[in-house]
Formats: sequence, structure tokens, C-alpha cells
Amino acid sequence: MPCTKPPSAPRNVNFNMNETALYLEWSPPFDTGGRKDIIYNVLCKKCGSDPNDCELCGGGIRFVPRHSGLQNASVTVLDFLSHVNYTFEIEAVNGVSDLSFSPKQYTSITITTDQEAPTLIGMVRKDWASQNSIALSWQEPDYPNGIILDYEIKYYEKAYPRIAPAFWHYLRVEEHEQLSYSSTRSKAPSVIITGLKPSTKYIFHIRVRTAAGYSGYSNKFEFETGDETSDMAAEQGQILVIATAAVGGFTLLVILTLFFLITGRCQWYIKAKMKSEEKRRTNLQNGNLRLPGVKTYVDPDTYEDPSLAVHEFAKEIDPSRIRIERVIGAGEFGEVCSGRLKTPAKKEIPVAIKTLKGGYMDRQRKDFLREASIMGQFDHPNIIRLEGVVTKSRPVMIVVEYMENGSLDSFLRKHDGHFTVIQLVGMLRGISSGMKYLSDMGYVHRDLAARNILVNSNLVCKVSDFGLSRVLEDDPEAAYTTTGGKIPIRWTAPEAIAYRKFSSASDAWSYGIVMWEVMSYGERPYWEMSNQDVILSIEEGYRLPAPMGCPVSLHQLMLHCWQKERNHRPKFSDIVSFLDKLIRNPSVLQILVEDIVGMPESPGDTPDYHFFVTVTEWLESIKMGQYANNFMAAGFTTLDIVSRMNIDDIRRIGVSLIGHQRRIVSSIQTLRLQMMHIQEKGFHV
Ligand code: ACK
Repeated sequence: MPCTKPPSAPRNVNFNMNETALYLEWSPPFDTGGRKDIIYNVLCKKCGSDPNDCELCGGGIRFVPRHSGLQNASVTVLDFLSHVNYTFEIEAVNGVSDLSFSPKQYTSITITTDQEAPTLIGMVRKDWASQNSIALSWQEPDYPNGIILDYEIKYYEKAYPRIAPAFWHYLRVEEHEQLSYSSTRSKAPSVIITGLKPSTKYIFHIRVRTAAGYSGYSNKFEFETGDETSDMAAEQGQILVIATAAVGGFTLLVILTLFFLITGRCQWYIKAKMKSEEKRRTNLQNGNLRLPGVKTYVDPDTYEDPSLAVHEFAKEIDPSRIRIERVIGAGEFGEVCSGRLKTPAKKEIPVAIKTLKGGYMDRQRKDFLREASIMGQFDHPNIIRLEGVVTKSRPVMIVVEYMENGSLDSFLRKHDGHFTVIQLVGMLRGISSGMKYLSDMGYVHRDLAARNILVNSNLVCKVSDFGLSRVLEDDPEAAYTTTGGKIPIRWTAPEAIAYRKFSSASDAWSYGIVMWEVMSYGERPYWEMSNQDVILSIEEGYRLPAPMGCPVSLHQLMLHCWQKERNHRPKFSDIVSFLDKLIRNPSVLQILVEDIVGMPESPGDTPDYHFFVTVTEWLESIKMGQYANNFMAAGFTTLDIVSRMNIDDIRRIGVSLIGHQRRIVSSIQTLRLQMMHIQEKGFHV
């Protein structure tokens, strides 16, 4: 056997930095020295303008998980100073490195830190609590390092309420929080948080924002809301103040008033503020309150003459400005072509042109142009932009911006496995941002699916296809007027299927399905299951398992979108900020579902699975029966053994098509879940 030797240096060091954390990652060395026991050490140096003038960073800087003996090729650096050149030397060592006389092999990277982030908030105080509200206050940070823009207050119920605890048991604490928290902002160092549950403990932490970015979060503080008596106490407090003032006379009243105003604890003021805040929340929850200054969507069906609507929201284009180049697909009303549009500034821009085929009925023309009347009201980077319409000559056309990569589902299928998780999350972030815009405008899409998202050459995803959204949810006729009477079952929330309750919350359900489509590179949701089976399985509590290679945090978000109770689903604003957090902390995305022992439980009622007895039966149920012999020959003969297989086993036994590998891995995850239930219930297969 040849001797082993120290490894070569790590490669491709990369970094990602925000105001409070620096994330370093690198590739393993080319030459492992013939050994598998590679670990990494990171040495930090602060350097002056002369790169040779460096000193060790010392203890001021923190490494997570640590700076030496790292098993993974990444580390997070915290507590760095501003305007400093840091050089990080990353070395790879193995079991024989210490025995070698040759110099250590390392790669270095130098990073200059920017403006300093504000320091942390210290103590947070509870000023008072009622049944549904808590008032907090705190000191400004000692060194804000700039003007304080606002404070972000993040809070969550101490025992996470929304999903069965079993779902959370294997997750790290931070991941619980990532999904279950609420947050609010305040410009002053105090806040009244409303809409809480009575007699419930909440965890709060707060961070401050300046132009340089966010500080880290403060320590966590635990406070409890009051019970019925606390509201009475608050009322009694008021009476006491009034009584005291009456008895003690005018001077005492003045003193008390001043005292309360100065300390900001005046019960009257607080009560009034609390009431108005709670009212605001209630209005928001009912979805009635539109933010001031945010445009509201106007349903074109409210126009008696639809051509009035289209001309209000869409420009009429002279057809001589349009050059059709080629047909790129077939739409519901006619061909979709690509071409060029001459702008008034004589510039030619690429466009897609939807045409209305000849021989149409008046109703079809109205339906066709309806989409333009809707699209023309939107102006957002993640919503397909309408350039204009041609209605005064034939063919009738809708001209929209051109999206080089076409629809998202086919694009992903064409590029199976080609993107990094961060790129996929970037796409999802774009879609959620477009959906947030739509829901802020009061528009319900009803047909959100990867096939209705378009992708441009920069991988920017835009929501399109505004055809299904014909009627607003409170229209009693809604059940009978949807195009073709068809609902895209696999993408649609149960309440929308059952009683046409379409809302932004049902769009959030569809968004979860889009997430699943994206993370599985365009796989069909629920595979070949029939629509009827999909409806029944959802009703029974079944939810799609995580696609292969899917980070736990993303599958959690999907499950969150698929909560039966629609008010428990996240709002699109929650989704956007959650995905932003993931993009800022990509290390969270490294935890994949298949790395975790035990599988998440579906939300809702206890699932009632189909029980399989043989491996062949199970394979056939997922339309993979052709591999039954491969499983048997390799010794994977019982469902118990199969449930412990991993992706390498699946490749090794000869499942070479990536789509098949993915389907089998996903189904094994469901199988494991099923096994866990069987064990818990004491059943035996
Ligand atoms: O998947 P695709 O290439 O993307 O095929 C469909 C086809 O037209 C029928 O809808 C494509 N398509 C639709 N709108 C656009 C657009 N704005 N830019 C580029 N392609 C588009 C879609």
C-alpha cells in the first residue's frame, strides 16, 4: 500500500457577507493525500495596507462552529470590525499532516469589511400586558453607528402552535423560529404587540436598523400575556388614577399626568393605542384594509363595456410597429409568437404576441382582452409587463415583454439538476415578491403554477396568465363562471376546490406547490395520482414529501403553505422575508431533508396511509414497478429495508434516470413517515 501524505490546499474560496456575518466556503483539495480524514483550519489575520504587515485577529472575532477542526468546507465569522482588511488562510490537514516537514498548504482570501453595523440592544422590559397585548420598551443601543431607522421586533409563541409538535421535534431551534415567528417594526424604542393569545408565553428579540444594516438580534426575552384578570387590573388602574386624582386634588393630578406622560405608561393612552392597533390588525386579518398609497385592482368585469376597460388599462398599438417573427406556442385563444415592437423612441424591443384566432365569438374576444385589462394594471418586476394591445385591426393581439426562457415548468425540466439551491430560491423569491404585489393590490390569481410563470434570460421569474381570475371571491356566481369550469386540482387549496373560496391564502397554497415544482425541477405534483385521489389524500392529511435535495427549511415552508386552516398559511410578505433570510444565511439551506433522521409529519389530521405489504406493490403504486427485480436482486426485499435506503443505494441498484431516482427517494420519505406511524400506533406490517 502506498504511503499517504498531507492534502493539497483547499480551492475556490468564496464569501458572502452582510453587516453582521461573513460566510466563507471553499471546495475540498484536489489531492486528498490518499486519505479520507480531511479537516480544515482557518487562520484569521488583520492586515494593513501593506499585505505583509499583518497580525493575528485574536479573540475579538468569532467563528461558528469553530475555527479549527472543521469537517465541512465552510465557516461563519462574526463580530468583525468595520473598515479592516481581514485575511483568512484556510488549510486542509489530514491525519499525517503533523508528521510532514513540508510547509502547510493553504489558500487565502482577503476581505475588507464595510461600515460598522449598530451594536446590540441590551435589556428589553415588559411595561404591561393584557390578554391579547404586550407593551415592551428598551434602551437605544450604546453605539448605533449611525441614525437609527427603526427596530425590528421578532416574536413567536414559546410552544409553537401551528403544526403538530411531532413535525418539529427534529428541527433546530432556529429553524422553528424561522417559520413560526411574526415580526413588526417600530421607530421608537418601544412597541405594543397586539393580537396575542391570553395567558401564553412569547419569546421576543429585537434588532436595530441603520443605514449600515441590521445589528444582531438582542438576547431572547420571554414574556407572558395576561389572563382575564389582567385586563380588569388595567381598568382598575385607570379608576385608581382617576380616584387618586380626585382625592389628591389638582396638584397631584398634574404630577401624575406628567409622570405618566414622561414614562410613556399612561394607561389611557395605552388603552386607546391598543384598541386602535387591535382594530387595525383585525381589519388586516379580514383582508379589508388596503395599505394607503397602494393601488387596488379593478375587476374589468365591473365595466359594462369591456372594451372601455381594456383601453383604460392598455395602450392601443399601431400594428405597423409590430414585426412577428415566429410562432413559439399555442395559447388558449390562438398562437403565441415572438417578434419585435418598435417603441415611440424608435427602439426595437423583443416581445411576445398573443393572437386571437379568426372566427371568434364576441364572448371569446372579451375573454381574450380581459387578460390585458388585468395585466395592464400591474407594474412590478416579477409580473409580466403588458406593452399594449391591437384591437382596432385583425388579428386582435396582446403584446407583452419577451421572456427568453419561456415557462418555468418546461425550463426546469429542460435543465434538470443544473442550478444551485440559491438560484432556485432566487427564482422562488421573485415569484413570491410578484404574488405579494398582487395580493397587496387585492388580486387573487387562482392559477398559480410553474406553467404560468415565465423566465427571462437572467433567470428572473414573472407571474403571468391572468386568465382564470375571472371573478372575485365574494361573487356568488364564482362557481359557475370560471373558464371551462375547470380548477387545477393539484395546485388548488382544498377550500377553493370544495366551495370556491379563492383568496390570497389559496394562492399561498398554490405557491407551496410551485415551490415543490421548482425544487423537483418540474416534476408533476402528486405524480400520476388521479385528481380524485389527490383530493382524498389531502383531506386525509397527506402532503407532498420533500423533493430530493430539498433543504429542510424550504420543505417546512411548503408544509406551512399547505395548512388546512387557511388563516394559518403564511402571507406572501412572510414568504418574501423568509426567503430573503434564507438567501442571507445560505448555511440554513445546507440541511437537506434526506440528511435528517425521521421525517416530518404532515400538518393537519393524522394521515391515514395506504399500507403496502410488498416492495413490488409499493413500487407499482409509484409507477416504478420496472425496478422490482433490481430491488430484489440487491437484497432490498422488505419495506423496512427499503425505508432505510439512500440515494447512493438507489443509484447502485441501477436506477439511472434522475427523474426516477427523485421519485423513489421522495416515496421512500413518505414510506418512512408511514413506518413511524405504524411504530407509534403499534401496528405490524
Ligand atoms: O414554455 P414556452 O416556451 O413558454 O411555451 C409557452 C407558449 O408561449 C404558449 O404559452 C410561451 N410564452 C408565452 N408568453 C411568453 C413570453 N412573454 N415570452 C416568451 N415566451 C412566452 C410559453
